[in-house]
This record gives sequence, structure tokens and C-alpha cells, in this order.
Amino acid sequence: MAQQKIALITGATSGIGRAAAQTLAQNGFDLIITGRRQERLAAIREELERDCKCRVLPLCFDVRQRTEVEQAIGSLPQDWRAIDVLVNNAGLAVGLEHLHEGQIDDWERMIDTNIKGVLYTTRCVAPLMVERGGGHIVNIGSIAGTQVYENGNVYCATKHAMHALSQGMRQDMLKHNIRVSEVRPGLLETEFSIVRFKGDTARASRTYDGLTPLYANDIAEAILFVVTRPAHVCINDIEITPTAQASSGLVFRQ
Ligand code: NDP
Ligand code: 8X3
Repeated sequence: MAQQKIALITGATSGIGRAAAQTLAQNGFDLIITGRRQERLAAIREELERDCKCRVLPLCFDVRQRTEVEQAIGSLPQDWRAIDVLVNNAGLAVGLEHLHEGQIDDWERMIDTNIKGVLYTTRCVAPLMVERGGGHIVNIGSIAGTQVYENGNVYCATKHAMHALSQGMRQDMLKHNIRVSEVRPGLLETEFSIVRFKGDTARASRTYDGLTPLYANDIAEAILFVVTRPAHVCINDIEITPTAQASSGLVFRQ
């Protein structure tokens, strides 16, 4: 029997990553799920192994910590090293202020997670794909990767970096038969705004007042589509917004 494909998803404890884990598990993938919240990883593993009959390996690490990333991925058992799909999803926005009033610690968290975390993870996983002669990297960018909105300054800059890195990866991986795709959502209701507003759930929920946002499953379905195209097809870039959003700064609220 052919071995199931293996997908490694960063930030699988919540939101898009968690939904992608479930969707890929339901569609025949074995999964390496990562995040910092150990209990959530354990619960998701149990649920997916029970409901989807797939194999799930949890790896608990902080993508900002280079040695943690290297140790976690370096410690993968041989039969988990054949990673077919890497979903670089772990990421966050923290704060929403004019630049001259911004919190420098918030900027560091976003830059370290959204840029350096992606680089550390990709630097560990891509060589395994090169060794095997193929693979697929799916980067979760954002409409904030091509547009900028007031107060979004540093978050938008990190997602612009993700957009540039996606294109750079595609060029560098070309001769290694590694596809690189970017999926770029707009307004989407997950724990994202709760994190951005540092636990202020009332403020977080106002982000979605008067409109139907995207939900994590909408993006999980797009990820599934991207990774199940025939081998000669690479979906380079998909931008997805709610119907009520025309651009970063233009939403229609009832
Ligand atoms: P959630 O907050 O629901 O999920 C974020 C995930 O990232 C969690 O699993 C979290 O896991 C993980 N994560 C965050 N920081 C770290 C870290 N330092 N190390 C390891 N894992 C980390 O948000 P979303 O699902 O919405 O966000 C996922 C991606 O989608 C992000 O890259 C975000 O920028 C992007 N995005 C989100 C949009 C939105 O409006 N929601 C729109 C466009 C793009 P844990 O806390 O357990 O470590
Ligand atoms: C998150 C989308 O535009 O709300 O990446 O910042 S946005």
C-alpha cells in the first residue's frame, strides 16, 4: 500500500492551522502538528487519530526560537522526515497603533514570528524536500501582504515580507521540483483579533461587527485544493476575502 502523504502545519492549535489539520487529515494526509500549547496539540492528535484514522505527530515549539525549531524538526523519526507539504501558518498581529505610538515589543513579536519563524522552519524542512526531489510549501500570507492599512504598519510589513519570500522560495526551489504557493486571506474570524488586542475579546469581536467574515474552514478548503492539484500544476497565489470586503480598508457593514 502506498504511504500516506505527510503534511507539517505550523500553528495547528487554533484557527486556520487547526482547520487545515482537520481537512488534510480527512483527505488522507498524516500530520505533524506544531504550536506552543502542548495540551491543545495532544487533544487535536487524539481527535484526529480517532476520527480520521491518520497518524499524527505533535511537535511543541516556539517558531521564534531557532534552536527549538532545529531541535524539533531535527528530532523527527526517519518515517516522519518524508514531508510532502509544509504549511507555514503560525503567525500573529499584535497591537493596532500609529507607528509613532507603537509598542516595540509588539513589533519584535510580529517580526520574529511572521518572518524569522517562517525562515527557521523552512530552512529545516526544505532540505528534506530537496533530498527527496520534491515537495510543496504553502505560505499563509494575507491581503496585508500586498496592501497596507492605517495602524497596520508592522503587521503589513511582515506579510509583505511573506509575499516576497513566497516568490523568492518559488525561484530558489524551482529546479528541485518544490512547489511554493501562497494563500492570502482577508478578514477572518479566529483567535487572531483576540491576540491582536491582547485578550480584549469585546474589542476583538467588534472587528467583525455587521459583516460575515471568512472562517478558518474557508481557508482550509483552499489549502486542500492547492495541495491536491496534479504534479504539473502550481497555484502560486490565492487572495480570498469575505464578500463584504473589497480591499484592506474597504468593508461593507450592514
Ligand atoms: P490564530 O491566533 O487562531 O492561530 C495562530 C496560530 O499560530 C496558533 O496555532 C498559534 O499557536 C500559532 N503561533 C503563534 N505564535 C507562535 C509561535 N511563536 N510559535 C509557534 N506557533 C505560534 O490565528 P489565525 O488562524 O487567524 O492565523 C494563522 C495565520 O493566518 C497567521 O499567519 C495570520 O497572520 C494569517 N492570517 C490571518 C487572518 C485573520 O484575519 N485571522 C487574515 C490573513 C492572514 P500557539 O499559540 O499554540 O503557539
Ligand atoms: C489579517 C488580515 O487585513 O485584518 O492578515 O490585517 S487584516
